[in-house]
Amino acid sequence: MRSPADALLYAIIDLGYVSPENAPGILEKLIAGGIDMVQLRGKNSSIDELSLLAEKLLRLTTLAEIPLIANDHAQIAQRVDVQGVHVGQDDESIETVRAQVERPIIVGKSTHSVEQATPAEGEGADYIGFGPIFPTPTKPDYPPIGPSQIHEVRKGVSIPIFCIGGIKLESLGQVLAAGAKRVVIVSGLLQASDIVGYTRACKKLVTDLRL
Ligand code: TZP
Ligand code: MG
Repeated sequence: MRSPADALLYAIIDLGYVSPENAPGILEKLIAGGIDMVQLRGKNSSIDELSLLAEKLLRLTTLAEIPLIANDHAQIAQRVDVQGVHVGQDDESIETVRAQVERPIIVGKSTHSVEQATPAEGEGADYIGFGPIFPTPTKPDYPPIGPSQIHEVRKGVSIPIFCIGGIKLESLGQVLAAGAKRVVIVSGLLQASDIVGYTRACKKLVTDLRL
């Protein structure tokens, strides 16, 4: 099973873009394209719905030996053997999440500034999301940080940093040139007309161009 430290391209099955019925088929394409990690995010779905879908997705990620991370809810990790939970600034603390799940899990945290990134490592996060780098309809209410902060965050944080937010194949080179080593791409991958090809192209860039 891959760990966040071994991951360069992290995808999110976001139910704002993908229906639960189509999610397994899309995940198969993302896996064929070479994603290293995947999260299930459904802001308007119940824990029951998310747990049911997580079970289906877990069959595919287990075969591919990549971690499946549940967004927001430790309860999903109590019910399904996902490898991790991802929390935001307004969610439960990392400690609370770990206390609710009996097995060791990966816990990631969203950070939106350099000031939030350093404490997340101190709180025990296994990785952080850092963004939005660019404006994005996937997380519309957050002001973009801009690529110039990537070098700053790398100075203060030693756990894996996944840059996120508005990153597309066309802007990926710019994000990597600004110092990103790992990225999360959501709508870019999910809305591609050729998901496998687009994912492969992103994976190749992030593998070849990172500094
Ligand atoms: N957190 C910061 S930006 C973002 C999240 C979940 C959304 C990223 O989505 P996209 O579609 O790749 O811009
Ligand atoms: Mg959250």
